Amino acid sequence: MTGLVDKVSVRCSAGDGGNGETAVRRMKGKPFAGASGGNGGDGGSVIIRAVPNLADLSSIKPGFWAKARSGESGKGSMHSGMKGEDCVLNVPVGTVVADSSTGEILADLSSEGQEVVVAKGGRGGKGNFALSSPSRRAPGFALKGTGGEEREVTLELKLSASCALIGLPNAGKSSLLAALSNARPQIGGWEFTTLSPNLGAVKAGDCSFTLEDIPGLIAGAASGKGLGLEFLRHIERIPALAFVIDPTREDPLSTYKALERELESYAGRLPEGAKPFLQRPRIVVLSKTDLYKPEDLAAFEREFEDVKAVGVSASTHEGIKELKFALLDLVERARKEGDREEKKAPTVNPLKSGRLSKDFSVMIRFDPNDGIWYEADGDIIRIFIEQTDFSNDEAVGYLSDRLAALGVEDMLVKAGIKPGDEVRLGNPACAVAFNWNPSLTAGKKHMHAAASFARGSDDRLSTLAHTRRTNRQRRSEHKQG
Ligand SMILES: Nc1nc2c(ncn2[C@@H]2O[C@H](COP(=O)(O)OP(=O)(O)OP(=O)(O)O)[C@@H](O)[C@H]2O)c(=O)[nH]1
Ligand SMILES: [Mg+2]
Repeated sequence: MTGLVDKVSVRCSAGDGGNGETAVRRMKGKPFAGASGGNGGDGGSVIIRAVPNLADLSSIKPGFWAKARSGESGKGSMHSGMKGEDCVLNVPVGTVVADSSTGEILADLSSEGQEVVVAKGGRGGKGNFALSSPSRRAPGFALKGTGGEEREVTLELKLSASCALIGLPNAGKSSLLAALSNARPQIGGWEFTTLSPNLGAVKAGDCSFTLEDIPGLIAGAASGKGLGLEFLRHIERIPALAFVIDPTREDPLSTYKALERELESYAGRLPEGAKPFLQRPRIVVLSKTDLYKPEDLAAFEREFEDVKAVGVSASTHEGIKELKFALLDLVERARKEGDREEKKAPTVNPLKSGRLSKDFSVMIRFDPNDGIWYEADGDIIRIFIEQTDFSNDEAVGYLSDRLAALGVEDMLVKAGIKPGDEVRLGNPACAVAFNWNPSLTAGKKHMHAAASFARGSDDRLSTLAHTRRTNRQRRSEHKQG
């Protein structure tokens, strides 16, 4: 059995964008010197990041709700609101992130440092300073922040241990796994107690790594004896190796050599690019030290010249702590060597990199109860709607301008819309509905044709503007004077 937490679902809520501010700058003698409302800050995102030194997903409790912070609203004097803080969930390398409702794989975090944005923070709304332009000097409105994304993700750890315990049957591998990790494998005084590999998470100080107990290998394993080939295949992806030898049953050095030979004969079957077994960081673990004298242990240890050998007892736990750190050291060495050989994988960030598409669709819909209506929808239309304060006429007018600039107005006309026809904008489940009237909507062409009002100019400002002389006027006055 495995003591690892290898699957967990997380509800993710990104932060909302802060609202833009509507403010007017006041200067001495000029009470309405222009717009000065700052932008709202963007909401924080929920990010899943692969980090080293985590063995499993146990740091994320079942039912965990990851929430990023919302952006602050904009303020006066052109001050922008602060961006909301991201919520970062650290997971072990090898975690696959999927959308829980669709099953779609969002990322396979296969190398250290890779991260994926699973719920993107909302956009901060522009303040009226950012919305002002020569033709709209002091907008009496600002854009609202948009909501952060919500999503439930399933995190699944592809099990692949960092270190393998290999040895002859009955050497004490499963007993060691139980003493070193949270796994509780079956232990027995007969050979081949373990028939399929067991995985456990080992904690050594602040670090942890995964350890796999491989069923006993016997001479001839690499040529298919017993289930040898299947067991050796398990070791293919494991970068660090611990040879467990029971000196009460077998001669340590010759057993080690025999195990090496077995691994070597498997070399031809290793997948292309895989590091040969005998080039991987390794250690010899002399088991069951409670059954023989310390001097014997010292003598056995001295026999090993090229490889470090340590003694340990799973019964008395003597040497267990030291072994944990020795194995961690092995795993870290293997990781460093692996990093040097592997090119750094690029960060997978499917949501972050996706710019907002300007695509939208216009469709004619019919329902026997509802009659006919025109439906315009697309991500960008939904964002425009969310950013609009519908209680502010000027803001609604700005929405119309944006839709017209996007080409929605033209598409509606092409689709055959007539004044008075119903239009539904955005998500059909909560669409904004209105009756189309070209003289009221803000298609710029229509507005110009109707020579209607200039939207976005503050009455107070326009009065001020009219009392100010233009440069030309000033020059001609100067000449005359
Ligand atoms: N006295 C003593 N006995 C041990 C120690 N470690 C393991 N044993 C005994 O050795 C026997 C084999 O232990 P396992 O841990 O099942 O050995 P294994 O290498 O997993 O064996 P297979 O799964 O058959 O390959 C059991 O009877 C254990 O109780 C130890 O440190 N001291
Ligand atoms: Mg076993």
